[in-house]
Amino acid sequence: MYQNCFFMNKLKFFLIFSLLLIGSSMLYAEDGYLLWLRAKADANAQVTANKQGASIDIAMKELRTQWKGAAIQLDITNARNVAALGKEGFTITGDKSNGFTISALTEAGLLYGAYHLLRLQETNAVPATLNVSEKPSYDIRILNHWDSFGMEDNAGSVFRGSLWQPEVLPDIPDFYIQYARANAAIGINSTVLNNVNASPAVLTTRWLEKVKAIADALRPYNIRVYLSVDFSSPVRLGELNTGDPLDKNVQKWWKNKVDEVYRYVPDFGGFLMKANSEGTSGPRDYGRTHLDGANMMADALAPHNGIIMWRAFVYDPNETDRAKQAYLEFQPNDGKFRPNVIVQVKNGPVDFQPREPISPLFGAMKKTPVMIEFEIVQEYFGYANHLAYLGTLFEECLDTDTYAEGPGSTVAKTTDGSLYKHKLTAISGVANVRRDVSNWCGHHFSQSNWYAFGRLAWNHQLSAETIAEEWARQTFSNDEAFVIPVTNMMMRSREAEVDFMMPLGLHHLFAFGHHYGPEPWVEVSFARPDWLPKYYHQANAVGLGYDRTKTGSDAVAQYSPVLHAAYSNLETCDERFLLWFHHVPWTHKMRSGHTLWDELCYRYDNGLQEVRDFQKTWDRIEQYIDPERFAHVQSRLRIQVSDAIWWRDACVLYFQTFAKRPIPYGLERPTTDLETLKMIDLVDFNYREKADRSKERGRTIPKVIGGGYQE
Ligand code: BDP
Repeated sequence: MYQNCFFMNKLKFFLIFSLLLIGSSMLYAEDGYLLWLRAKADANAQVTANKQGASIDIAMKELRTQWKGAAIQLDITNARNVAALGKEGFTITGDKSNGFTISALTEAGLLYGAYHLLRLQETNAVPATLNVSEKPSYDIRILNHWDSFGMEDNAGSVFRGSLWQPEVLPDIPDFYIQYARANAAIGINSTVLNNVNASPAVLTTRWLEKVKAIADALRPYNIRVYLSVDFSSPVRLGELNTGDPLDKNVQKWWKNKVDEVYRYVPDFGGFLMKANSEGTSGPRDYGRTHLDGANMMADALAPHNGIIMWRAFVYDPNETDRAKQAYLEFQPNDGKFRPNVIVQVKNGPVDFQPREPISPLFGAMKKTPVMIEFEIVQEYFGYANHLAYLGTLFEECLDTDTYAEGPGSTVAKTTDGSLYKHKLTAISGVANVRRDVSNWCGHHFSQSNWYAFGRLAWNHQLSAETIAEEWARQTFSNDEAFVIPVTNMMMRSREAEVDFMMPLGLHHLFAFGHHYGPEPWVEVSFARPDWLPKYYHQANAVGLGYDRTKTGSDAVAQYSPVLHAAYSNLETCDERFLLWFHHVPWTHKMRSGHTLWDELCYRYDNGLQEVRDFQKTWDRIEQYIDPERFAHVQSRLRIQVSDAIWWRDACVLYFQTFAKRPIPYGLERPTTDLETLKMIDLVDFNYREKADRSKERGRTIPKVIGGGYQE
């Protein structure tokens, strides 16, 4: 009887266990939830450590369950060669048959070393012997979640996607851990929980308790939390009647608030500030400058070693050229900011367009730390409907030479502390991570942008191609027949988007009210001119493009002399930025030998043909991956092709009304009349009733837009 009972219990246990296993594998069955962490946890590796700790435990568990090789030793040490790699660096030494030793000064370093080793394994790249030394390019590698977290005054609204599910806190759902692992595996060590258009409510007790719960969950993965704050919080929370940064009471309010935040989260990172931009409050509301505001916040944070990331994304309705404004407001104050202020600058001077030249602030702020802000979420890249690998965009910006201190003064070097010896270094990316889609990002390939941001933040010398390949191997398959064509497709994908949306330096041709489709013709009576495409493309009978030379807005003068000279001259200007800097006659002879008009038509056509080619590439690799993800991507590529046709038809037909020339005869013809295209009304795209209205007008809006956006 006892025996039987024992047997029954065992059987029951076995059955429940198997059901759980089947259940969990069904739940996560290649739906993208596992991201780049798909290693089977069925190993039983021998792993030892010379110290104990929360992060070491994680490193040990990851290795024990996934590492398929010989023994691993984890060593905390302050040996000189290891200590020189700083508080997050590590070394890995040893060989395949005797095992490897990961050494680091801190637990975090060991964690990163463990993920490094697992990445080598999962990309089939473990060599016979290893002698690796790694340390990150930037100290703060941070995701900016444009999440509605903390929006009490706007309950239930989703700004740009929602990740945290704050209603379940302080319980920590499993996806938090997966999020933390995914970030730690690529070296991301910081996260801003809420959107830059912040609500003051985030600084109230109710929300600070949630911030604490998140911080506690992420801490063992070496991830620190930060918050976006509303500059007028003391006023909007009803506690003071001014937010003037020079007012003693305001300074005290912030100091006390900061002290309170640190009581919840002792290793809190600091604040992110979007001030006086797109309607947010800021020091200018009180007759003060960004400098006054930033330094006041910095003083409140300094006693706790907190920092303030002050965004340079500001623009004034009265200025002539929006592209000049960040520089005009920030550059004159170089050197006057407190040491714990870092100015956060979007990669380009306008706003995350498919292609922009670099912001002129890189290399122009020599005495103030500057950090890049990339947009990982595909706000201007077809949302989560399009396959657009942005590793190439990030790389293009990082590698651009500012010539600020002579040749070799790349954007990377102006921001990583090497050129200007700043102690504070950081890089940020607006995240595309959300929980209302099982694969986190909407499009499976959008995951690669999160991955690429993290890898480049860790090592800005890595090439976008290496990263794409690494990602494809871990996320899908190590089969060369898959990896080679897919990497190739990824590498071409951003350029394809540029071509079918805004080639040759065109920018902001997006519709009014959303950033999905084209509306280069749009007129909106109440809109500021710089909200509308005509402001940017300046099409007329003579030509196309924004004159930013000295005959125009002279934005070129904000660049260092070498770039200034190169961009100013129509003959030497990089053609990728031609229409950004020049108003160019339709008849202008391009380097290809085509006229500008013909070249424009070729570019639009090329973008479309590229995407069609991606469809073929994808169909050919079907046998190498699971049916679920295959079908998902295949379906998105269909939307992308139809969007590319939409963009090409809209832009080519519209610009043709000015150029008055035929589309080169060898090219495919448009498929829809301009007048019909103009009837597509996606204004307030996020509101279903309007979306339905546009359906009546003959175009079905692609259903899944995702990627940080509400459908
Ligand atoms: C723009 C977005 C807007 C953001 C803004 C920003 O469309 O929603 O608030 O950037 O960066 O591109 O603050």
